Amino acid sequence: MGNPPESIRLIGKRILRYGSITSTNDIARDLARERADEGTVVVADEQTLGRGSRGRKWISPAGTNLLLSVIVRPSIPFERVSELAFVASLGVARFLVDSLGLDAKIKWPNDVRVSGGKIAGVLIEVVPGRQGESPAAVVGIGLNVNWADLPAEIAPSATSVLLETGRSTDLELALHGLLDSLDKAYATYIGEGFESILAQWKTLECVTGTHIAVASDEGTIEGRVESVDPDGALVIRLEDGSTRRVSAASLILD
Ligand code: BT5
Repeated sequence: MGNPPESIRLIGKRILRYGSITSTNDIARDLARERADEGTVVVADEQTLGRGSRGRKWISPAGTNLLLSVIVRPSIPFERVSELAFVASLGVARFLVDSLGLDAKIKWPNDVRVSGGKIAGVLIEVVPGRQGESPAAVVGIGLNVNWADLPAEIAPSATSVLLETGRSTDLELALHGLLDSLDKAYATYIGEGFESILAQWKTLECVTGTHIAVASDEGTIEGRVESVDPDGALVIRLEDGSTRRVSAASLILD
């Protein structure tokens, strides 16, 4: 009997490394515009303008955590790009659970948490295609790895692998483990569709049944999370008994 075929990895088949840059999403967007291959990954030691969604900042001291962006080119319409946040958060959470033994949970739509603290964030940005080309998406991921002294502004709500395990982790090993996990999730998405991703995602999510306040286009929607719809939207039951849907796209895409 021959050896099983080596798995063909898409995410991370090309890894570009940088020292200090503005944001891995900036570099990845430029590369995507220049038609970089799907699966190209940009990694940085430090970001001078690391960003979250809606103008928020992502902070991370140099050489301490994982800061990366992945270029993908799924053949999906623009309205479905937010599905990638589920793919990415599933990939991050599975890596933390399977490789590091952490009890990671996903907070809809794009946060990964351990013991209630945010350990990773995902930011999706779309790069429009030129005429006749489908758009690319840049999936930016920040994962707190060897960070011990979190600054006061995020300390109450954030955590890191080091704080959770008491051990420092080799960043290179963590990068490869994370890319493997993302590759698996993306292959499931392309091969089996969003339904399959959402089913796995739901086994790790932590918002259903909780009370939540979400800023939406119509103002803050507050209530108890009833369920997550098949398209990834959150169904919230308001105090007056009615329900409202909040789409993930409204929160994670600028
Ligand atoms: C996110 O935004 O969670 C998406 C973060 C994506 C960061 C990556 S790093 C690589 C790539 N390049 C970039 O420039 N960005 C991506 P959001 O849900 O908006 O959360 C942002 C909020 O999280 C901030 O307002 C802070 O309160 C908090 N925060 C900032 N840095 C953090 C950190 N390292 N760990 C935990 N929380 C943090």
